[in-house]
Amino acid sequence: MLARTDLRGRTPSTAELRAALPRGGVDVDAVLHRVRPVVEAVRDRGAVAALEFGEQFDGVRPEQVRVPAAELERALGELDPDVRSALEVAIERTRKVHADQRRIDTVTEVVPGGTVTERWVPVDRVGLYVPGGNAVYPSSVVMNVVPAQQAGVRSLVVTSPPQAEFGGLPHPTVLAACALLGVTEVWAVGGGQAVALLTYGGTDTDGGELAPVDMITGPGNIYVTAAKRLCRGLVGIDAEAGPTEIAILADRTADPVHVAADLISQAEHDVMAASVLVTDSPELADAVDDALARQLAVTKHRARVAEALSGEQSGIILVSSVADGLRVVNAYAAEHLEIQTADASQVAQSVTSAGAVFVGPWAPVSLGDYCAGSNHVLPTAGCARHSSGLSVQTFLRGIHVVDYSQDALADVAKHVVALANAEDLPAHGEAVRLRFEELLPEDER
Ligand code: HSO
Ligand code: ZN
Repeated sequence: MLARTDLRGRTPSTAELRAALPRGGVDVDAVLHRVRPVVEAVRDRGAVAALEFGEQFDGVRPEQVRVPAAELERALGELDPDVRSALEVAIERTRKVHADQRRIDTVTEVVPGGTVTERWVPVDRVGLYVPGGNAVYPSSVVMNVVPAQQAGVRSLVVTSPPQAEFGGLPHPTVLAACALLGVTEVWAVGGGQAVALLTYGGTDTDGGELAPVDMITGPGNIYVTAAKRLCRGLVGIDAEAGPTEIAILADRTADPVHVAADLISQAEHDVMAASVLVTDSPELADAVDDALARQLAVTKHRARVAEALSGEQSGIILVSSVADGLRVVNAYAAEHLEIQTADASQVAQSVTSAGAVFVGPWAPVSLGDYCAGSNHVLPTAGCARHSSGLSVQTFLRGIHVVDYSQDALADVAKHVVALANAEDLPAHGEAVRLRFEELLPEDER
């Protein structure tokens, strides 16, 4: 069922490993030329242009961009009570974890009278993109809003595509999640036009202000990603989210039925989603294949899952040992990595690259998608080698505040002058030197 790559008895270099591992690619550059006119039109003509593109791409045109407050309340009132309790649990747990991430300012006394303080200041206004498309993602509202709120972001706007079946409003469960979280500003706009409107701002059709944001977070489809690429710099961008990925490092102690279920769970997102099993047990690999076939036959989104599992981005990697498997998963740097081996906690400690790690048989990725407390907006496409998932830190900037007394500056002045001269930037040195008589030549004192 899943394509196999056999690395047993081989010790590939990091570069060889990366080339050998299954990984799909999404060619964002290929759609830039289609998204650029959208971004430019919204920059020049604001909300009206954004609504026109919505009509063209989403097949519906709401009267205005901003969702009326009454609609948020209504969505919350009509929310299924079970979904409401589940969201409340998800919010509470996610808040608990993210509250612990808050940084305190550090004050370093470099020398007597000379301090550098690192002040953590929240981004002022943030736009959070919640996709429409294949699925509805109230959980992503939680995962984006909670860290921003915990960071102390002053102003938050959630944007999500208008849905024809809901009269041009975003999905009611998304609106209800916003209401539960205390988000009052929601825009019914999606795709590249949403990113552009968040970046440039505009005036709504009823004259209301759509204020530009300082930063945009949240996953989206290829057009959203292309627009983020075009607007990056003018606004901060969290990451370019690619299709979701799950890697599972498992040995013969793993339950093949659980492994198969977890591989299918993330394949359900997207035909481009990646499901990768890394194991030292050919017997487990066979058993997982059997279980996949059985579960695939009854899973709801069978066609999508089958396409994801048979894509070049998915597969089974056979390795000689769990230690070799660790090399593979570290090189792969999956968005989600499950460790289903004997001594899973021990093995997990040797993971150095993954968006999030799920340890042992009772921590499936689905738990982390909703209710673990961890964040589910995570680096994809190997970006976990250099980046982290969304956190309070995403929404903070560290500002160095430099405070030196006259004596502290005098003390180091000659070194500043020496370095300035070494860089042939004498005016830099001069700005320090002229403050101190004793450093000046006699005739300049
Ligand atoms: N696994 C997705 C997040 C998600 N799953 C939302 C279900 N809903 C990307 O981490
Ligand atoms: Zn998921």
